[in-house]
Amino acid sequence: MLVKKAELAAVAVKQHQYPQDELPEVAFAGRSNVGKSSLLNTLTNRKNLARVSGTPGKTRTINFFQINDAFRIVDLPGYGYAKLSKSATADWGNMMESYLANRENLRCVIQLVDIRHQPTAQDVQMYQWLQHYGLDGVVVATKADKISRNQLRAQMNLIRKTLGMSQDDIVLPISSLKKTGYEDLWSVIEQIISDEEEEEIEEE
Ligand SMILES: Nc1nc2c(ncn2[C@@H]2O[C@H](COP(=O)(O)OP(=O)(O)O)[C@@H](O)[C@H]2O)c(=O)[nH]1
Ligand SMILES: [Mg+2]
Repeated sequence: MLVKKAELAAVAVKQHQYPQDELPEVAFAGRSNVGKSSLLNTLTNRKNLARVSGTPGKTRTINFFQINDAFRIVDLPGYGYAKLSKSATADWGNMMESYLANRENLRCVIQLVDIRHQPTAQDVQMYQWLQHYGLDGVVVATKADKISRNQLRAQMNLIRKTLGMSQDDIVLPISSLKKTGYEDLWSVIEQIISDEEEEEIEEE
């Protein structure tokens, strides 16, 4: 993917703040600190498009990044930040629910998990939520530079098994630090968006 243009199109908490057009969207979900912002910067080859944070739990908004004026990558608020109050956790749930359940632009949610660890109970819950909405099937295992080649296969299997993924579902190891694996994710994103164009042609 040649990214000619990448810009923050909207920052939203409520639905009326979402962009009001029909561009397709692919969203990123994952724990705070899993590497969502870093991956966005890697994909778009921009240093600071999405802010990278050493302090987890800060992004409490849905951020819409528009690419080449053709589609958007949507950075969903992270979960699993222990210090959140009950009301902040409820706000998070409502924000996610109204986006996942109602957003017609949304084609697929790419879930990020840390390649070093077994997915947490919250990761599993998130994945099941995506399955419920039919938005599942692509997982990125982040921080792939932190494990050896030997460990890779075992960790990939552990992720698949823990999340209950099926054979056709995709897990891609990516390192934003070493800039590896992201081309494969672009191929998947391009496929998701072009599938839709084909469907539209068939409908005509
Ligand atoms: N080693 C390594 N560190 C990473 C990678 N991606 C992100 N990080 C680090 O993980 C921390 C959280 O990253 P960030 O992108 O802000 O995560 P977010 O909260 O999911 O948006 C930062 O300190 C990043 O530098 C990676 O591929 N490799
Ligand atoms: Mg972030």
